[in-house]
Amino acid sequence: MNIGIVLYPTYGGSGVVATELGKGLAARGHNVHFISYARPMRLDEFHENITFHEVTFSAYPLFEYPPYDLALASHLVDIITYQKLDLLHVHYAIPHATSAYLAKQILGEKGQKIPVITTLHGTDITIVGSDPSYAPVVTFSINKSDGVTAVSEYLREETCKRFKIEKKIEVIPNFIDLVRFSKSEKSHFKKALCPNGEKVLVHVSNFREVKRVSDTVEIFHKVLQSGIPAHLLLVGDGPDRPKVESRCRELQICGKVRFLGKQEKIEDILSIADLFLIPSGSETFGLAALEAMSCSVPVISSDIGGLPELNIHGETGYLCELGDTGTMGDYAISILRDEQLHRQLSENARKRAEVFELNLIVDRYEAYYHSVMEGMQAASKR
Ligand code: GMT
Repeated sequence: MNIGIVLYPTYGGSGVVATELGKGLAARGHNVHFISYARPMRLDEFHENITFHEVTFSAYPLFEYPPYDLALASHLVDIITYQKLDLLHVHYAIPHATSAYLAKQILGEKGQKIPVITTLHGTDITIVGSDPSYAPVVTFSINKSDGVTAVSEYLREETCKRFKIEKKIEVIPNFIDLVRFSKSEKSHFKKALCPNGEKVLVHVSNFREVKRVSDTVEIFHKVLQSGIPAHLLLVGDGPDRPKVESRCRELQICGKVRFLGKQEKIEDILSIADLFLIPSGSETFGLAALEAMSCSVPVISSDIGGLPELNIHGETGYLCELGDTGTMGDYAISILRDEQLHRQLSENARKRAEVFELNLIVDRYEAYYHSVMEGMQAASKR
């Protein structure tokens, strides 16, 4: 098949999922066309079946905000026509599902047809999408997609609760490359960061408010107060970083907290981690937690959104009430103090990650593509 994938190119989870899915499909012989305003971060190697199309758009003095959604729709018309795409899969509803609908309508005028599948990822529904300035367009664009998937049961339910959805939404979860994300020998790295064998707690995010990075600092402070020698590695960057840094200064724990910034090889850092913290205020799936679990790292998370569908309380880590950093700290201490418990949770975390193995989930996307296309063919014959 010739498949177009529209995505955000940044470090965010939706871009990672879209890029890894495209790579997985290309490995199976499909021709994959990535479409975005910049090269996706995870698209770092040449592959004969993969083409990247950059959406360019011209500035004009009249435009305070150049209309990217229109430029994207125009590019889609061109790419669908000349690359003879069989299917368009857009990731993150805003504005991708809307641009796809517009392109489809333009092509329809010329008698061309293209199935459009929209994958909902998170804030396109829970935060940005629900904003009244976008909600009617999001509802319309979801309903006009030929197929819709959501990354968790939670997101499916939330979408139906918040919008008037006429479509059946298929749940296809995030996935993981178990080979890349597996614990590897990094003792030199661990020695450099923790010369005295201190425990390592890790958090990875884009440091937006919703990630509650400050909570990870409170949890870590509690661990230090218990007398456990430890370091906290904070990976990523974003708007909340100054606030988090100033909290570390107030608590006088700066020497124990390392801000590593944006990193490519997350699996190397996870390989030396004893515990992963994800106390988010909203998380539709929690790809960062899956990456940690795949590297055999137990997870302490909040019990919101799609996290309970991934992190199993008492088995792969612990789930706590949102903002309850005290209980999260207590669980962290008990895991770090009890070697046997830590080993058991680590083993279970890896086993749980295996359920989300890349090929199993790519199979599900492929099957879904076929069912949407067959449904459309059958409908056009009626
Ligand atoms: O919604 C976001 O924050 C953006 C989105 C992204 O593009 O990074 O993240 C969401 O999609 C990921 C991949 O499906 C999920 O694993 C994340 O849980 C989800 N983030 C949130 O819901 C906050």
